[in-house]
Amino acid sequence: VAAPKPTPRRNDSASLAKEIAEKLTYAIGKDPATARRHDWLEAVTLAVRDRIVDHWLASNSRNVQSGAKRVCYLSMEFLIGRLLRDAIINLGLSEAVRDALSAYDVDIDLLETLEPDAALGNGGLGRLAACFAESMASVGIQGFGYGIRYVHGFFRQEIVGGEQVELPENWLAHGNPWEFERRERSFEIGFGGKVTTIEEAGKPPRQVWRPAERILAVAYDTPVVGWKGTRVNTLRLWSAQALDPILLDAFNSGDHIGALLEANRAQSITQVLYPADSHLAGQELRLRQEFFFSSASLQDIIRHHLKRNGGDLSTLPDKVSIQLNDTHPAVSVAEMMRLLVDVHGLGWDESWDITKRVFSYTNHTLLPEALETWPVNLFERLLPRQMQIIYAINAQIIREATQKGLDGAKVSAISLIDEGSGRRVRMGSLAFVGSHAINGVSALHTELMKKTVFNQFHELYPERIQNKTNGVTPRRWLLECNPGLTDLVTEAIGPGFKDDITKISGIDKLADDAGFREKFMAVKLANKQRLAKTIEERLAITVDPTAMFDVQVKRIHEYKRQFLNLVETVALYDQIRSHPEIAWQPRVKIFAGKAAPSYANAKQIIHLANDVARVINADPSVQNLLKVVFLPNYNVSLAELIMPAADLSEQISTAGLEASGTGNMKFALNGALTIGTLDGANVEMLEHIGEDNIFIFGLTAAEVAARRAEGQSGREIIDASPILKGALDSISHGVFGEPGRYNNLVDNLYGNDWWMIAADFEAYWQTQRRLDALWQDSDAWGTKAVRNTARMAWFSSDRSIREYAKDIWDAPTSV
Ligand code: DL6
Repeated sequence: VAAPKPTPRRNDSASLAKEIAEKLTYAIGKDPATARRHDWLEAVTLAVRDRIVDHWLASNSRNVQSGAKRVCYLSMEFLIGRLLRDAIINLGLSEAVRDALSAYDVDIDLLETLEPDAALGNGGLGRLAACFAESMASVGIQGFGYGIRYVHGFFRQEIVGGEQVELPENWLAHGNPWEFERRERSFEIGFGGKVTTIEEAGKPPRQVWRPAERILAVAYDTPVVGWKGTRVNTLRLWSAQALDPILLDAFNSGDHIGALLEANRAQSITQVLYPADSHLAGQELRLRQEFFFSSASLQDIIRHHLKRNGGDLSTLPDKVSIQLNDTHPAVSVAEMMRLLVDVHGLGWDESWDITKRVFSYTNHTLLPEALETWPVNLFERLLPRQMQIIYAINAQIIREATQKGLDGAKVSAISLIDEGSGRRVRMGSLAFVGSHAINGVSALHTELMKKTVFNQFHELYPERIQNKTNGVTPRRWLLECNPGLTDLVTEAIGPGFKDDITKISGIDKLADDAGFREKFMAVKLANKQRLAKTIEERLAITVDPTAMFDVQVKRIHEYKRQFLNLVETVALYDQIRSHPEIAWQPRVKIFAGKAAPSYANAKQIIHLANDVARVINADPSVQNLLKVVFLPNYNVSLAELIMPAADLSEQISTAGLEASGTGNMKFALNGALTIGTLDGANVEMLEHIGEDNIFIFGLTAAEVAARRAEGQSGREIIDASPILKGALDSISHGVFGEPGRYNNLVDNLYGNDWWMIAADFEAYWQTQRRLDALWQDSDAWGTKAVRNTARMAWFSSDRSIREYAKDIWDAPTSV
């Protein structure tokens, strides 16, 4: 009998309706008449997933046939958010799913909100990885994401008494229908133990690492659906498991808890995502996580290569590129060397050449406290062989530097070991020397990298650093989150921009067309009404959707300067009350974001935002003019609601400190005007959007550096500015909570004003008032809003990814 073949799924609504009911019945065991909403969600997900699998298997067999280069993106974080809507839109199933469910009187929009938000990341870095994964599939790159399957993602934030409380996040509580466990893809990962030298007659001595502890990395694969489903790639997340799930001897002798200890210890590696921000958690567990996923990914990559390329590792760089997303996977450089030299028996020089050609590294921050280093003794204890290899690489690099004439101070700057503050391994330096290309994430950031953190390396290897400005996927950040705007643009210029976002520039010419502009602003208003409803439901705060929605949503950090925004809010509150004769424009200041749990000042800023909101929202004298909202638990789904509803986007970091930003891009793409500093990608947004359509203020990066070097304090500036001084006095004298509660934040301004809040206040205040004036002229505002959307195409992650493919990976697109 001929083996039956599965029938590919059909995309019409009748077929979908039938299959959804079948999933409900036979996969979930529920009767459509009594099924609950979560059952329907699962049934729809499984039916959509079947369609993805058809494309996935087809992509995988094309991969084998073409033998094209694979791009492996190693990232400790993939902030993927919800996947159902993404899949439905990318597969073009929106109408069919809606119609199919209407037969059962089930609303797909509602179901989509029940999906847990996969928060496997902290912020921009993790979300970038998710956008890049989607773009790789959309532009036709054989992409493979490698990361960690955290059982608990980024913590859930609640606000209690105005303060952040961190609660565990539990996205896997109801299972995860998107993932496929691949037990056959498991690798042993070692820790600790000893390195022994094996001497065999006639052969050079070999090093063999005998780890004291071994655990298992098990793969879980999630399909990543590209636009129109033409390519489906894989996100492979590793889960840690013990080799022996239970120690039976111990259990049988009555030690029931002890029998499970080893399993618990192994599993703990992938239990929790570190809520690390720029304040690095220095725990051993984090280094274990880094090595765990790096080693598993490299073993998998090598296994795959050997299988497909006749056992020849010399061709690895022709067939594979490995991108290190920040320093978290930097230990891969040493582990790759160990695998090539110790396990596969290649010579050192050949292995080093392969390693450098395979790896490339993206730097995401210049903040010194965020640049990872690990104590040498910890490294040595946990990864003794990798430490030996790092020493050997270091010796080689230092030899090279000395030969090229670098002097002592410069040589110690490039050493992989920081001898200054206790001996520590510099992970950024390891990633740099092991990579053929190192990139920053905006033009400014890249230039600063060359001048600061990697100055000496740049001198030594001037061809290695290049720029790749970040981008965001227009599927999630326009088509999915803003269907109203998508429909309007389609009506105006046709659907071509969905395939090629550069075509969205076609609406530029309509910016002065009153009819189009009005429709554009009507879409904005509808999005604002949607957000206002959520604010009412979650916080019982009524906001006027016709007021200017002035939004700052991102991780809370002093350099991102939510505090500057809050000081301006308080100043505005004071001025509105003191000068009722001025035509103040109604504003709703919206904040959201999480603070790293150990970052006291960031938590204070959240507390202040909530205190300010409580006082201002209760004051009848400003009711129609000013409202302040702090939306708890900022995540991808909340961002999808907020971005399309913003009029004004706050991108006000201290210049030189925000590597790029990607929220700035999402807002502008959705027609918000930006108030921002010349920082990160804002600089390039200014070039693309034009200076009439973006509101830039404040010190430049060079001016910030100069002021810092001079050690100027904020006191003089504050004393000379009654508006600023008044606001700071209100904050410290107890208008918003107990007197003294915010002394730490305020005193810093009088001191060295490290974040340039006092220094930039006046320029910020004046720029906000220019925006007030503009808001009164709704036509002029609308024109600028349209131009923002029209001119943001360059900031698509498709463009970023194509640049990586061409300049760094040498990988084909459209395979
Ligand atoms: O490159 C993605 C993203 C940038 O857009 C942000 O500007 C940058 O802060 C962020 N970097 C990190 C790394 N740690 N810190 N800080 O999240 O990367």
